[in-house]
Amino acid sequence: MGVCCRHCMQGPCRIDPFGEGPQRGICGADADTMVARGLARAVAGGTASHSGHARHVAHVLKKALLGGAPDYAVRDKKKLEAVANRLGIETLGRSAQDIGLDVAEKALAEFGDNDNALAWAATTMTKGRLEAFSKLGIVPTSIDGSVAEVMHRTTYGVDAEPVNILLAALKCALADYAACHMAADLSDILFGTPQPVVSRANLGVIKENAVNIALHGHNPLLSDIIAQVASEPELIAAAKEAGAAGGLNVVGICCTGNEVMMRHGIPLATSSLSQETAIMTGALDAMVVDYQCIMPAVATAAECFHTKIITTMPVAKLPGAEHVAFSDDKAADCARAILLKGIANFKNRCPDKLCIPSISSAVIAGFSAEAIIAALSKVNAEDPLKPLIDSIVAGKIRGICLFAGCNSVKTPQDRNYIEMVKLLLAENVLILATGCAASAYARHGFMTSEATKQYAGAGLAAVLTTVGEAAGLGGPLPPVLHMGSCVDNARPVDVAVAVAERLGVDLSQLPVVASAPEAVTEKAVAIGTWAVAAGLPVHLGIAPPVLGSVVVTKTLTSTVSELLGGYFLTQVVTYNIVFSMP
Ligand code: BF8
Ligand code: SF4
Repeated sequence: MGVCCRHCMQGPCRIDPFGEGPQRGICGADADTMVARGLARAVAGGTASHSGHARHVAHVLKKALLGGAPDYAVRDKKKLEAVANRLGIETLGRSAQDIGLDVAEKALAEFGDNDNALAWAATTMTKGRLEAFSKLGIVPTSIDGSVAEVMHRTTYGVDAEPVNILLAALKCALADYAACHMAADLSDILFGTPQPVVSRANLGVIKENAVNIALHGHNPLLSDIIAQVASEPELIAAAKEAGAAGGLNVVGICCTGNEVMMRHGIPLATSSLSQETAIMTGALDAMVVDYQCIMPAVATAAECFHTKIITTMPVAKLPGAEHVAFSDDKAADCARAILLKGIANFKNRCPDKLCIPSISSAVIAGFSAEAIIAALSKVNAEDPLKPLIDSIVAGKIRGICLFAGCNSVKTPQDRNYIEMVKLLLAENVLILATGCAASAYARHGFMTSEATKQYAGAGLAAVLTTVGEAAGLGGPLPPVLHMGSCVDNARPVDVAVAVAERLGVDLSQLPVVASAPEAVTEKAVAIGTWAVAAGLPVHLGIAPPVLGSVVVTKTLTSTVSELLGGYFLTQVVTYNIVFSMP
């Protein structure tokens, strides 16, 4: 495996340049040091991205409450109060504005220098986890500080001790977890906590007779406002006037697509790896992007079609795209202006290039932790978690697997997801999914009541039927629960922590695992690393760039991993390795 160190300009130094086994780099760094540095930097990259997203939402929440962003407001006061109570912020007799401002200030303070543990980590994990983090010295106290610390320690000539570097990576990953949790919480406060919603997924949701606008990226700050204004009669009339009898059709791509599906039922066209295929239908009149996981290739693909690619954020522009600066103080006006550009582009469609595959699946999405607990409480109002726990103890549900992460060109798209889920469901394992994993299961029809009948083992199917019928779905819950975008990976942790606390055990003692069978991005590395820190066995279907390092891949069965309990299981085409992290 050609892992390189590129941490200075003397490199790249190859770990195994001649296929004769690992060698040292020019500066004397060995394979373990190089691999640990690379992994830590990937975690820092992922943390910077998730936390950039979270910080953006925190700023807009604060601005909205101070009157500077009038199109945003506290939509979910119950969630605001729940978050505030968890953070130790007084709620009794206080207005949403006052509570919200305290929450926003607390959120923004997480990025700076602090002496205490990050509140979004310390208040959302089990006691056992916090003790393990403390013993290892990996309690994060600053989100930005954790990223900067990794960048410092992995710079030329600083930290060369691989375990020490991996501990910094774990600390940074926990800062990533805090940021993800913050982004999910604050988005719920601004846009509402997701509840079960019926929609559809796959390219067939693009309509030939409508103006089709795809929302692509991650942050709901723009996409949620577009979803809100798209139903305005003036805009629908403008689309019809432009010749689209079917009016205006907004669809989602990637995680911002998951966000608007969860909250508004907006259909999901596709996920990251196949983002260009939405353009290749010839019927996409605009693709509106915010940031993250947007391939520059969309602008290249759009050159062959009429699709207008519209970038909106100052941090994410694309060569060949039109930039419409998104301004949170005039969010709804910006959203309307963007939609009008898509409407105006409808006339440029080339009928010869229209090719919309007539494929789409029904989806039940919107399973926030709150929605899952609400469904369970229909079976047992006093002790909602009891039906789930009883089912696990009785062996009807043998465990829970969270599928997260991306689609990679290193495997046929969705194959790993689909093959694995069929086996696990037959073995009565309940599946939770986020990000592109959720998109895969949505597009392949695993998020319906029918999928429970088709794929779930008898024990799992019986539980899902009892809960689904009690919750008024008129049938079983889907066997794969859509829990949202990648920052929403904090939601399954909330459910697992609630179960662990109800049982008086730690997360590492629960039959809960995570898998990223087609992981791609640094964000996925950060999430996988904090899942390990949370005590979960984590499976990766694509080997990360760690091979060649004995310390990272094999021998770290030290007190560190014993304390954490979690580990990575990496599946490579020809062999399997299990390694602790650290
Ligand atoms: O944040 S799963 S390809 S779209 S990184 Fe990106 Fe990976 Fe998809 Fe959402 Ni997550
Ligand atoms: Fe090579 Fe060392 Fe530079 Fe890495 S830091 S590229 S191993 S000389």
